Amino acid sequence: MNITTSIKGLSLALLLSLGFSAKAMPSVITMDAAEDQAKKTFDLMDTDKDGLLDKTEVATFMFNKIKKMVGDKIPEDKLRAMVKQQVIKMFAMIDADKDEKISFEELKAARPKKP
Ligand SMILES: [Ca+2]
Ligand SMILES: [Ca+2]
Repeated sequence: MNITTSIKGLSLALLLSLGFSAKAMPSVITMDAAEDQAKKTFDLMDTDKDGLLDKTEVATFMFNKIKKMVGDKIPEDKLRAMVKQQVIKMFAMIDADKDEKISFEELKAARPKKP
């Protein structure tokens, strides 16, 4: 298994479940349904329930998912480093006010708008 591809695929899947694809979403799905899905994923990652996602929360979420996929094949420190890269990319894209936390409002604002 190519771990780099897996991690990229996973972070993409994560973004998709947060509503980051206007294209992939069938038009029958209302924006409400998409927002509902995004909120669920957001809440799942927000483990301390303060309504904000910090880098640790996002990284832990991704790390656990990938760990399940690859088991012990990849050393944990290598895995963590790779996840961290993806998280930094996500934050660069979403964290508009650069406070190192992602609010649901920021998430909504960062999502591509449907025409
Ligand atoms: Ca939090
Ligand atoms: Ca922020």
